[in-house]
Amino acid sequence: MSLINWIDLPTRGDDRGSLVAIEAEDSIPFKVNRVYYIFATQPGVSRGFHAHLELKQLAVCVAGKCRMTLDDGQCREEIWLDSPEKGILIEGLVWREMHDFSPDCVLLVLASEHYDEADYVRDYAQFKAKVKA
Ligand code: T46
Repeated sequence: MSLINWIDLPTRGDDRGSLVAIEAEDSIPFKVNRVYYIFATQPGVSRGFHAHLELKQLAVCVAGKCRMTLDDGQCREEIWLDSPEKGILIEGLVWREMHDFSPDCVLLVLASEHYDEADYVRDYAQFKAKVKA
Protein backbone atom coordinates (compact mmCIF):
# COMPACT_ATOMS: atom_id res chain seq x y z
CA MET A 1 0.00 0.00 0.00
CA SER A 2 1.28 3.47 -0.87
CA LEU A 3 2.39 5.79 1.88
CA ILE A 4 1.21 8.73 -0.18
CA ASN A 5 -2.19 9.97 0.87
CA TRP A 6 -3.04 13.16 -0.98
CA ILE A 7 -5.96 15.33 0.12
CA ASP A 8 -7.46 17.53 -2.58
CA LEU A 9 -8.06 21.10 -1.48
CA PRO A 10 -10.32 22.65 -4.08
CA THR A 11 -9.89 26.34 -4.78
CA ARG A 12 -12.91 28.58 -4.44
CA GLY A 13 -11.77 31.05 -7.01
CA ASP A 14 -13.41 34.03 -8.57
CA ASP A 15 -12.18 36.98 -10.56
CA ARG A 16 -10.50 38.41 -7.45
CA GLY A 17 -8.20 35.38 -7.08
CA SER A 18 -8.15 32.15 -5.11
CA LEU A 19 -9.16 30.88 -1.68
CA VAL A 20 -8.76 27.43 -0.17
CA ALA A 21 -10.62 26.44 3.00
CA ILE A 22 -9.59 23.45 5.13
CA GLU A 23 -12.26 22.25 7.55
CA ALA A 24 -11.24 20.07 10.49
CA GLU A 25 -12.95 16.65 10.54
CA ASP A 26 -14.30 17.33 7.07
CA SER A 27 -11.54 18.10 4.54
CA ILE A 28 -9.13 16.35 6.93
CA PRO A 29 -9.84 13.46 9.32
CA PHE A 30 -8.80 15.12 12.58
CA LYS A 31 -9.35 18.13 14.83
CA VAL A 32 -6.68 20.78 14.40
CA ASN A 33 -4.91 21.75 17.62
CA ARG A 34 -1.89 23.45 16.11
CA VAL A 35 -0.81 25.21 12.94
CA TYR A 36 2.77 26.00 12.01
CA TYR A 37 4.58 27.00 8.86
CA ILE A 38 8.12 26.67 7.62
CA PHE A 39 9.55 29.41 5.42
CA ALA A 40 12.82 31.16 4.53
CA THR A 41 14.57 27.79 4.50
CA GLN A 42 18.20 28.37 3.63
CA PRO A 43 19.70 26.88 0.44
CA GLY A 44 20.79 23.25 0.77
CA VAL A 45 19.02 22.78 4.11
CA SER A 46 16.98 19.62 4.76
CA ARG A 47 14.54 19.29 7.66
CA GLY A 48 12.50 16.66 9.43
CA PHE A 49 14.40 13.39 9.98
CA HIS A 50 11.96 12.04 12.53
CA ALA A 51 8.71 10.12 12.94
CA HIS A 52 5.78 10.75 15.26
CA LEU A 53 4.14 8.27 17.58
CA GLU A 54 0.60 9.68 17.62
CA LEU A 55 0.49 12.92 15.66
CA LYS A 56 -1.59 13.35 12.51
CA GLN A 57 -0.68 16.13 10.13
CA LEU A 58 -1.62 17.70 6.84
CA ALA A 59 1.25 19.45 5.03
CA VAL A 60 0.53 21.86 2.18
CA CYS A 61 3.00 23.94 0.23
CA VAL A 62 1.05 27.19 -0.04
CA ALA A 63 3.91 28.79 -2.01
CA GLY A 64 6.95 27.39 -3.79
CA LYS A 65 7.84 23.74 -3.46
CA CYS A 66 9.83 21.16 -1.54
CA ARG A 67 10.49 17.45 -1.82
CA MET A 68 9.28 15.15 0.94
CA THR A 69 10.50 11.65 1.70
CA LEU A 70 8.16 9.34 3.58
CA ASP A 71 9.35 6.03 4.98
CA ASP A 72 7.34 3.48 6.96
CA GLY A 73 10.37 1.31 7.68
CA GLN A 74 9.60 -0.97 4.74
CA CYS A 75 9.22 1.33 1.79
CA ARG A 76 10.43 4.83 1.07
CA GLU A 77 8.57 7.19 -1.26
CA GLU A 78 9.34 10.66 -2.59
CA ILE A 79 6.87 13.36 -3.51
CA TRP A 80 6.96 17.00 -4.48
CA LEU A 81 4.75 19.35 -2.48
CA ASP A 82 4.24 22.04 -5.07
CA SER A 83 0.57 23.03 -5.02
CA PRO A 84 -1.69 24.92 -2.60
CA GLU A 85 -4.52 22.73 -3.90
CA LYS A 86 -3.34 19.44 -2.45
CA GLY A 87 -1.92 18.39 0.87
CA ILE A 88 -0.24 15.26 2.10
CA LEU A 89 -1.78 13.49 5.07
CA ILE A 90 0.83 11.96 7.36
CA GLU A 91 -0.33 9.65 10.13
CA GLY A 92 1.00 6.58 11.87
CA LEU A 93 4.64 5.77 12.41
CA VAL A 94 6.19 7.37 9.32
CA TRP A 95 9.68 8.82 9.03
CA ARG A 96 9.66 12.12 7.12
CA GLU A 97 12.33 14.30 5.59
CA MET A 98 11.98 17.55 3.64
CA HIS A 99 14.55 18.52 1.02
CA ASP A 100 15.12 20.94 -1.87
CA PHE A 101 13.07 23.86 -0.55
CA SER A 102 12.62 26.57 -3.15
CA PRO A 103 13.54 30.04 -1.81
CA ASP A 104 9.86 31.05 -1.83
CA CYS A 105 8.61 27.85 -0.17
CA VAL A 106 6.02 28.24 2.59
CA LEU A 107 5.12 24.84 4.01
CA LEU A 108 1.93 25.03 6.07
CA VAL A 109 1.24 22.20 8.52
CA LEU A 110 -2.02 21.47 10.37
CA ALA A 111 -1.46 19.17 13.33
CA SER A 112 -3.83 17.10 15.47
CA GLU A 113 -2.00 17.78 18.75
CA HIS A 114 -0.14 20.50 20.56
CA TYR A 115 3.65 20.43 20.31
CA ASP A 116 5.11 17.57 22.36
CA GLU A 117 8.75 16.57 21.99
CA ALA A 118 7.91 13.20 23.62
CA ASP A 119 5.91 12.29 20.50
CA TYR A 120 9.03 12.53 18.28
CA VAL A 121 11.26 9.62 17.31
CA ARG A 122 14.39 11.40 16.06
CA ASP A 123 16.72 8.42 15.80
CA TYR A 124 16.34 6.25 12.68
CA ALA A 125 17.50 3.04 14.43
CA GLN A 126 14.91 3.60 17.17
CA PHE A 127 12.28 4.24 14.50
CA LYS A 128 13.14 0.92 12.78
CA ALA A 129 12.95 -0.88 16.13
CA LYS A 130 9.51 0.61 16.84
CA VAL A 131 8.28 -0.44 13.39
CA LYS A 132 9.41 -4.02 14.06
CA ALA A 133 7.89 -4.13 17.57
C1 T46 B 1 7.11 17.62 11.18
C2 T46 B 1 7.75 18.38 10.07
C3 T46 B 1 6.94 18.33 8.81
C4 T46 B 1 7.98 24.22 18.46
O1 T46 B 1 8.36 24.82 19.49
N1 T46 B 1 6.66 24.05 18.22
C5 T46 B 1 6.19 23.42 17.11
O2 T46 B 1 4.97 23.29 16.94
C6 T46 B 1 7.15 22.88 16.18
C7 T46 B 1 6.68 22.15 14.94
C8 T46 B 1 8.48 23.05 16.46
N2 T46 B 1 8.89 23.71 17.57
C9 T46 B 1 10.32 23.93 17.78
C10 T46 B 1 11.15 22.67 18.03
C11 T46 B 1 12.50 23.03 17.45
O3 T46 B 1 13.25 23.72 18.42
O4 T46 B 1 10.86 24.53 16.61
C12 T46 B 1 12.15 24.03 16.34
C13 T46 B 1 12.22 23.41 14.95
O5 T46 B 1 11.43 22.19 14.94
P1 T46 B 1 11.89 20.89 14.16
O6 T46 B 1 13.38 20.82 14.16
O7 T46 B 1 11.18 19.72 14.72
O8 T46 B 1 11.37 21.23 12.68
P2 T46 B 1 11.32 20.28 11.41
O9 T46 B 1 11.13 21.16 10.24
O10 T46 B 1 12.49 19.35 11.37
O11 T46 B 1 9.99 19.36 11.62
C14 T46 B 1 8.71 19.98 11.63
C15 T46 B 1 7.85 19.41 12.77
O12 T46 B 1 8.57 19.52 14.01
C16 T46 B 1 7.46 17.98 12.58
O13 T46 B 1 6.44 17.63 13.48
O14 T46 B 1 6.44 16.62 10.96
O15 T46 B 1 8.05 19.74 10.40
